[in-house]
Amino acid sequence: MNRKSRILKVMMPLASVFLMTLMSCSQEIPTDLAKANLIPRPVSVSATGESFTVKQNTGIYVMDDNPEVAEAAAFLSALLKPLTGYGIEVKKGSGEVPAGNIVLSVEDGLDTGKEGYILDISKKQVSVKAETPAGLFYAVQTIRQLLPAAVESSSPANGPVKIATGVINDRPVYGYRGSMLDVSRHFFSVEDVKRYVDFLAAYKMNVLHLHLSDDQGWRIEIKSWPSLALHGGSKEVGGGEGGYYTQEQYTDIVNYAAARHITVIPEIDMPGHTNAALASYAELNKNKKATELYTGTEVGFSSLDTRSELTYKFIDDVIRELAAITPGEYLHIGGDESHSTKKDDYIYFMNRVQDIVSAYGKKVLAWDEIALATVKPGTIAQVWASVENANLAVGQGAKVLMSPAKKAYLDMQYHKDTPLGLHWAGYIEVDTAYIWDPATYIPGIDQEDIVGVEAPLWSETVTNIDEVEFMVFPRLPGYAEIGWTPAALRNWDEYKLRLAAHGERFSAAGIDYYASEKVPWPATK
Ligand code: TNX
Repeated sequence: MNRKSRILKVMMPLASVFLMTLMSCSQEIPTDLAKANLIPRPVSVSATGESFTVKQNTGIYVMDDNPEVAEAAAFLSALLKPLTGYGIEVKKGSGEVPAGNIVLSVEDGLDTGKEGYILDISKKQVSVKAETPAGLFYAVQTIRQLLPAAVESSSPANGPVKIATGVINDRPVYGYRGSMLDVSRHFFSVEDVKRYVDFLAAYKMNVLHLHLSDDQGWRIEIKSWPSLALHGGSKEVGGGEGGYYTQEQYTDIVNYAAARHITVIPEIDMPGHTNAALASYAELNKNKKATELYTGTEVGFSSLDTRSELTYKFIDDVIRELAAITPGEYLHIGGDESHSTKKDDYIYFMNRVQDIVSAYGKKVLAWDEIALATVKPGTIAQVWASVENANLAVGQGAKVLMSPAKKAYLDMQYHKDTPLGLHWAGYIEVDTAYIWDPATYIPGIDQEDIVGVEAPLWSETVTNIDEVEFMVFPRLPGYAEIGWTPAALRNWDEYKLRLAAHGERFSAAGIDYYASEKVPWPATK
């Protein structure tokens, strides 16, 4: 062996130790749970400064026979398998579980509420406890954010993974944390909607409101009125080909969402925003002539004939079919911007339609204008524009859902040069979207009056899933946090650092996000 190769022989192992140290440094082995960039911010985090290692033989133990618990475990296993390259197994456990495993159990009396959880991570074990499977699912989403960003991509295996130790005790402030997707102005495929559901699930949101009908398109198959979807769903804004969901496809979306503890609330917007229906059936029009399909973006020009009995037969059929395929408690009946409906007719209509919905065992959600009518028991008013309507609704004893357009509209441009979006309610930068509190937004309307928060994405300008992602990210995590985290724990200057750390997660997930200058993204973006 000459001198050169002797030196190499000595140096090689040294160099590889050096390289490995460098690599592990760049992976930043987490030991401080308090520094984890969790969104929504949990109610309490206490760190113990060590780490749990997910190894080749780590298993996920399910302590109950409840299939929903097994589902949460399977979700975690599916995240860990590609990340570690190990076949992380879900096992049925009972009694003592050996060290080195992840344990999921549903228990009563934890005082964590319907959606809260306690996540206790030690060197030896990850213990996840909740009173419900939903709580376990949210704990799994927290664990997901404690894992390296690569968990969001389908990138290949890279060995053991460490999780910082400590205890997280967490529960949401509001029971309704949602987003609306307008599939009427532009149609989105089942696959796109599922991706949207994935976004909501990652941030512990629990409602997907689907805006299924509007002037430009009817997007759900109604078997007793087939032309609604076939004709009324055939176009979209701009004149392109539209589309609709068969009832089977809708059920597929509902089930996919339910497996992620997300309830689908379908909306049939009426009596205005009904041109697609009026174009599909001549008899629904006052003059008995079908309208033309509409591919523009004006609002307020269409109305059902509120004094025709056929209109209520039509609505009865639609609600009956929709109620039958919707397991959630609520159906949304729209009621916004009915500028071509006389006020008396509007009131008569909204009162009758609420009764139809309750005849099919469902409760009503409607835009805030419903407060002009009688808000029947159980009906929720979705506040988007009018403080007066919000007060009228609460005055009638109703609860409200907060979606103020100036703060919560995902279709508003970030700033004047944003290529997509509208700005009638203003520009909504990422900080503007975050800095507000539903419980103080309207004086006199308090937390007890509010079921939660919803951020709607209207799709006049949004034509495909990449554009959806650009409008939704990075604002959506902020809405999720507003719905989940107590206002006293929320602060933009602290939040923006956590949000910045999520940039690499968005990238790993292939999300085309808007890299706002308000957020201190790491140098790579
Ligand atoms: C108002 S918000 C509407 C929608 C539009 C949206 C655009 C509401 C209840 N009605 O019809 O799509 O503005 O931002």
